[in-house]
Amino acid sequence: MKLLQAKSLKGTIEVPADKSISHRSIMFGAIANGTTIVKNFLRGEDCLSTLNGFKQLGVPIDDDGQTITIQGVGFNGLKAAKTPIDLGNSGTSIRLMMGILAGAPFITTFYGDEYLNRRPMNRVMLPLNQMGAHLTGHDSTEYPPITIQGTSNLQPVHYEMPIASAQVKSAILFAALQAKGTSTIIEKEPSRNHTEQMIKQFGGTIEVENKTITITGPQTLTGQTVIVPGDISSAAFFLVAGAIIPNSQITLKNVGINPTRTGILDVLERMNAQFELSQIDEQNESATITIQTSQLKATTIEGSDIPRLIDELPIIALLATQAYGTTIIRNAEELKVKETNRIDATCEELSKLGAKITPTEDGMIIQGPCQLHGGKVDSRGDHRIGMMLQIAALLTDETVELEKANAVTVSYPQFFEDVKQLIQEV
Ligand code: SPQ
Repeated sequence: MKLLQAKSLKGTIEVPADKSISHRSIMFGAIANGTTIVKNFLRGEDCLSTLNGFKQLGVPIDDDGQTITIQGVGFNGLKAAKTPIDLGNSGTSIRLMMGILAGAPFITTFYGDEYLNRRPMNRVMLPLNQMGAHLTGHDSTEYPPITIQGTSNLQPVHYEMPIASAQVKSAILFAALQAKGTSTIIEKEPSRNHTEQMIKQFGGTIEVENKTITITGPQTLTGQTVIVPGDISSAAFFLVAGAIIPNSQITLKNVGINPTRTGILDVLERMNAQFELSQIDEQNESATITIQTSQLKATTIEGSDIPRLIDELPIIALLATQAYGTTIIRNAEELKVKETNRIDATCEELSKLGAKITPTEDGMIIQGPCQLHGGKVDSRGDHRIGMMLQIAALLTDETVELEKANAVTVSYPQFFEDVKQLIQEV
């Protein structure tokens, strides 16, 4: 696909719904008792994988095009699926559903596409097996297809997490809700806390003190209405575009601003980007953000920054190509086990367009500012790499061709239309 070009971007975008919260709204709706209504659900491929997965597990779910209605069956009401469940490209679906199914006394098999089937699962299988479930990977590896023999006799766990991961934390929390007794999870660094928030929203009890989470099971949850805010990880592409494309001003409405997700706003501030928040809704953790073309300076991104912006690092790398000085990203080795190795993908694909970017063991080093040029690039089947490359292409007059452009449907099906809508004819 030939990518779009622009001399200036102006206008307003309503960013798509948050992917992490959309997944969890279906999961909580399914395991709660009673009806859950989800408004502004993200109909991207990943969240539809979760939705279809729970239908296969016997949960009645209806989508009238406006709202999703889930008739919750409770943890005990899930039924064995008749066939293995295909979770497509979605790491969140497979890892969180492993935690839920660990407590279901039947066999479930999950598999995915060629990318998901290469992602490591020991991080989730080890603590869940410690709790008494029996999870195994394909051919004695840690890779999908994953077979789960769940048990109605899950034991609580004390688990010190070796990596910062919301998916691992959430899988253990879903299992701990079903175990008899008190579990404690100690996070390496705080990661997104949507699961903890939704346990409370659905009537459960959980205590969080700094990096220590305490939860006592078994618990019964009750169906709720969930209004999903916009996804800051999707907004990130336009936050960066607004800052780096000349003569631009973009307003992003209904952006989720949960503090465990706003690392990119801190980085934009440190890099001197000109943006402001308005219409802040504390209850729904959302705001309108307006950003304009900015003179940027380099920064260092590391440590506790990383989990708060892990999915934004490819687009932040592009931002850094337009900033004065050397930007260093470190402690981000987790990028290697996403939909692709995002350190290699970001560095190799941006280098094809002339960026001065070098991979390191746990991140990248970027020299800016740099004039990008045309070329042939590849999303490598990774939605975030594909969207980052489209924003990069806006910076050059030369043609940029993108392979596997449809990867964006995973999290942002109308991405290219939204970019087109902002382009000014000059
Ligand atoms: O679901 P998936 O494929 O893992 O999605 C990604 C993404 O870029 O959309 C990562 F590839 O986001 C993860 C994120 O990196 C979503 C997520 C969540 O909803 O809990 C948590 C993060 O992963 P992790 O491994 O750090 O827990």
